[in-house]
Amino acid sequence: MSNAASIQTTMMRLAEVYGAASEPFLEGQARRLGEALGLFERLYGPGPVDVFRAPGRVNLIGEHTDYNHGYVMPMALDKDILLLVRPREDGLVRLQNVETAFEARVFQIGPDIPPRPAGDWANYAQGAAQLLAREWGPTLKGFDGLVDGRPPWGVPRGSGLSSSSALTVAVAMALVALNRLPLSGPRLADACGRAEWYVGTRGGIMDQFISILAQRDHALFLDCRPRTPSGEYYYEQVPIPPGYRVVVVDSRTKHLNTGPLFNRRVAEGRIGVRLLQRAYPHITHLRDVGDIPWEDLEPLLPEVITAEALRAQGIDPVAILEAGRDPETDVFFVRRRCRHVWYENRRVLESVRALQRRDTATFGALISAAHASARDDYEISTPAIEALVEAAQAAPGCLGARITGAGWGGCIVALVEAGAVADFEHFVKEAYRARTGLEAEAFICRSAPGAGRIFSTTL
Ligand code: NG1
Repeated sequence: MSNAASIQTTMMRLAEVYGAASEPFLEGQARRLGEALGLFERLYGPGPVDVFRAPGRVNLIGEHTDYNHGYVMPMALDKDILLLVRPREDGLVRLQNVETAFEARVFQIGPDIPPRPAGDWANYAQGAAQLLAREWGPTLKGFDGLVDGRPPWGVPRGSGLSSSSALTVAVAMALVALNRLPLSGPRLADACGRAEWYVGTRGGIMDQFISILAQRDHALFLDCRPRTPSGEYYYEQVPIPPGYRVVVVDSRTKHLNTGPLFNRRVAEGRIGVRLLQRAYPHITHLRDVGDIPWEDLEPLLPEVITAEALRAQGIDPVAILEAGRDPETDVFFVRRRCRHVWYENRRVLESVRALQRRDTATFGALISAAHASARDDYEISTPAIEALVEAAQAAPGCLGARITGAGWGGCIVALVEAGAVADFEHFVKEAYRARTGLEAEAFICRSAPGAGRIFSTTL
């Protein structure tokens, strides 16, 4: 094929993958792919290569509900991670990254891969490989791989947009494809959710589900309660009404040590369940009390309780926290955490109904209400995020805005009238700069389809 014809074919394929994206976007993606293929050849020599992509996500509503078996509604981004791979005959994974800050890594696939220090990028790949080895046999074949998550096409890191899950999903998909494992869709997403526990956070399944099951121009309503032990879930694609844009604004503040804070929140929900089980013995997760009026639940949940008081009631917070650190000085804010989850689940269900009838005003109000609850009850906001959310909620054309992702920094998400996006961006950035001295970065979330193999060629 001539060079011009092959560029044409690549552009057509990228248009298929990313949808009716603009010319400059597709040209940029083609350049990105060309550069990554060139680097792959320099690193690993000529031969076949498969390219997988996995998108990041923004969560529209339903924060910290997934691990409580509740409801979420994320949407995939057109920002993604590319993973270029060539199969190997042995069980080694050799990983390089186009960004030199991420050093090359090698590991042997197996059921007990020793984790690297916390924060090491290869842990996400190792988590995926270990889980597949445990559940599908230890003799999986590995690959030589190259990861490309560079800006502006990559998923921003540490911003609550799930770059880590995108990497986990891309590696899992590559291993599944190369080893021809019969694992796809929701079952693969469920496996990727568990794979990520390898890095030490007890997260839920939202990020991996949206990365795999996303559809263009749709958010995904997901019920995080498995319907069967083999990991089947209820989910539904929810269209984003035309005439509105989902805008993500990055505060450019990152909290790098959210693991303990995150796990603490998980524990507070579980303590709530243990206390509620006295009146409702059948429940296993906060989701199970969704039909009981909050007023009936509230008196059963203390506002604050110490580790000592819990132990006196036969509840061991260390066992609940799993990685419990210094429980002697721990206090747990049980009531307000459970209140957030209880109301947040309702807000997600109301949001789905609002979007189905294209009632964007109601959806916008629910988004802003979710923020207040995340700030006051779940306590995951920061002064910088408050500056950004307040600016966004006051900005022209904005129907609602909230923090998105785990919290303690990162991004906010806003629903904005399509015609007002430029004014919105300008207003928010100015107001944020005036209050914090920081530069925010905004982009429209053009939703992309879920992860998969997008390209195969021989170098
Ligand atoms: P992010 O924003 O990617 O850190 C985390 C969890 C989600 C969910 C949200 C809070 C992981 C991989 N992700 O997301 O499952 O619990 O926080 O809603 O743990």
